[in-house]
Amino acid sequence: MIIKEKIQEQIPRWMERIQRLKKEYSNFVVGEVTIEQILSGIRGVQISISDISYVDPYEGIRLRGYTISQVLSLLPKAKNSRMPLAGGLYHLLLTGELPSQKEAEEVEEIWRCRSEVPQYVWDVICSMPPETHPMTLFSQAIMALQPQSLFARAYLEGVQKSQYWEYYLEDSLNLTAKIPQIAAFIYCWKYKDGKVEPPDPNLDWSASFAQMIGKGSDWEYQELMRLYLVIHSDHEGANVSAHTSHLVSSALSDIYLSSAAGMNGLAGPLHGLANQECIRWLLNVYDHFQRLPSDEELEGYIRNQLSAGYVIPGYGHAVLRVTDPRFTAQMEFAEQFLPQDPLFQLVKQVYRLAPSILGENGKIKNPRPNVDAINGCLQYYYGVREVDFYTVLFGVSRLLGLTAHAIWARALGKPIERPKSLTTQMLEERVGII
Ligand code: FCX
Repeated sequence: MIIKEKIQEQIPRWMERIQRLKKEYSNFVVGEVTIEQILSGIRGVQISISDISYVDPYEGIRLRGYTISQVLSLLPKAKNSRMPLAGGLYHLLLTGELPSQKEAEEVEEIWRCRSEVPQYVWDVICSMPPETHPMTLFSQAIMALQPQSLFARAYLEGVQKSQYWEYYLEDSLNLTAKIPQIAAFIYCWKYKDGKVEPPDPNLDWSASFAQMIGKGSDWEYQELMRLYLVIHSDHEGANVSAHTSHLVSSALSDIYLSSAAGMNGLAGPLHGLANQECIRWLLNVYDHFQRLPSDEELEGYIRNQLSAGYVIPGYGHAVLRVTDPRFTAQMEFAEQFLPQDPLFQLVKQVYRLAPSILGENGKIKNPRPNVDAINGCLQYYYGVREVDFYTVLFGVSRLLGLTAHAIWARALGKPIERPKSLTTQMLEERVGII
């Protein structure tokens, strides 16, 4: 397996860099932590290292050093497609190297061979009340696969620490191979007649999700899913889903346990669920005017929302200080394939007006859109209109990043994480209040 060989040969060099930092600079002060930061969710506190991706506030995400537009243009493409193979992206995240077409297709083939989902996973989903949130079902399906963990078994048998990463890699490939089918099953069980199309072996990982929910003949939607599942794959290591998954796997919880934990974080309204809030907001705006509003009407609507204390969803970001390049990539797709769609036209109108209105409020650090401001509009256009499901799509993609972080954390022997908590009184004593 090419990716395994590449990771294997890279580990010594990365280990050498980490060991040197530890040996020669262990007392170097990286930064301070203020009370304001502790009380605002350790916002911006530099607490961990990961080389899978990095979010530059003024440039946006770089996946292994490549921007979104570089990733979309440089990665090997799917057959009859202008979009990258997710297998190529996974190769990049895991090895840091741009794959050849053959190397990208090797990952796709590994996924095809490991995609079969055991019947008991479907039984777990079908045993749940029909009103169960799709993200709950998604997390449960991942946990239902946990008995298959090769790492959990190897650990019990006393595997060497230097080999942990190999079992994390195998578990990661086994899990991610099954994820499109699990997502498609949840969609069809929740919203359709429960019938999932069998996976088409001629399709790639991303397009197969589209085909399994009945869109095998919708080339445009398959293209959208190839774009979507690449650009949502990672957003550095400190957002809620990545940070949760990293912390849990630092206890040597296997990939299934740590990935389910990350998905549970993604299910939070202030994190992954935000993309549902965005599309609901756009639909409410359209429903309020029963048409596209004029600029004056939309400006008034936004100002009324803000003065009523509501957030304009999809705008702002904890780290970004520019328009999210993942928003831009989807804008370009929509300009090409759905330029006349009224909801997309509303997305563009909000993008034209909201930043300056939000910018008037000094406390908003980034008045520009993040990826959530548009991703739902595209799904909606292609008929995936069950907005509660959108975060599952986010999770399908984000599992590529979460598992890559976990594999490399084991490969570099990262220890269990154990920061320190203080009491309020201790802080009051330190600042001199008491
Ligand atoms: N509308 C109204 N008010 C806003 C705002 C908006 N769009 N953005 C920020 N503000 C407000 C905040 O509510 C806060 O007000 P407060 O001081 O009264 O609490 C103030 O401005 C400062 O907030 P700021 O530091 O600028 O931004 P935050 O990160 O605190 O809040 C939110 C921005 C939470 C709205 C934004 O980060 C968000 O929607 N996050 C959802 C998850 C997300 O980031 N999705 C993108 C995907 C993610 F990038 C990934 O891939 O992992």
